[in-house]
Amino acid sequence: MSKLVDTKPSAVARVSNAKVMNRLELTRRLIALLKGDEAVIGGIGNTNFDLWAAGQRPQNFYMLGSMGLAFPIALGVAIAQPQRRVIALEGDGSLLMQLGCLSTIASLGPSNLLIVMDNGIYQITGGQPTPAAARSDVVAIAQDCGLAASAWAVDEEDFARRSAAALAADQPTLIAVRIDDSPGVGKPVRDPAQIRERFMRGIGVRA
Ligand SMILES: Cc1ncc(C[n+]2csc(CCOP(=O)(O)OP(=O)(O)O)c2C)c(N)n1
Repeated sequence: MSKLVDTKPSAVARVSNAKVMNRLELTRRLIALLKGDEAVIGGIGNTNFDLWAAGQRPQNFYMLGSMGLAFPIALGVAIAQPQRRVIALEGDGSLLMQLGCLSTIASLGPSNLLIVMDNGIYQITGGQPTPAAARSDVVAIAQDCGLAASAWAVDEEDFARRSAAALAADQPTLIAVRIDDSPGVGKPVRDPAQIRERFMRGIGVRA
């Protein structure tokens, strides 16, 4: 274990009552809550792969290549279509690369649901520990950015309950979950133009 992991009070200790869950199962539970027209933005890599595996809805957007853009893209969709619920799924490493988006989302206040899949590692590039493994609590960060209703989900039922409440709320909410290191299982098509066009048709801005 690296020095970084050893030397400071553990962020994981602050959420030690949270069960370690599985990304695909949680993603399936989330999709099962949807009415149909919600936009769902998957972050790079595993969140994307499991979103694909949970059902290829035309209202899903699969981010390729860039860490940390799921939440900013979700914000853009929410601003453009305020009547639509927008959900974004992001890894902890990716969120920590793009933290400024939390303050912006809190300031603008769209009714997004932001979900952080926190495995404490940059899994897809080899499992190096992220700052969230030892020091940085993404829920505490979100709350201090102004996303006051943010919380850790402690188990699958808590996740489903909190997600349903957040989808009915008129403010942005971040829910974080501790997850295991199972790799994402889906294989999204790696064609950015196709992903973009399908999504734009899915949210009604292309015929
Ligand atoms: C700006 C940028 N830096 C580095 C990479 C390489 N990279 C792709 S995914 C990834 C790790 C993502 O970690 P996390 O968001 O925690 O998701 P996980 O892989 O754990 O599911 C890295 C380092 C990248 N694609 N973009």
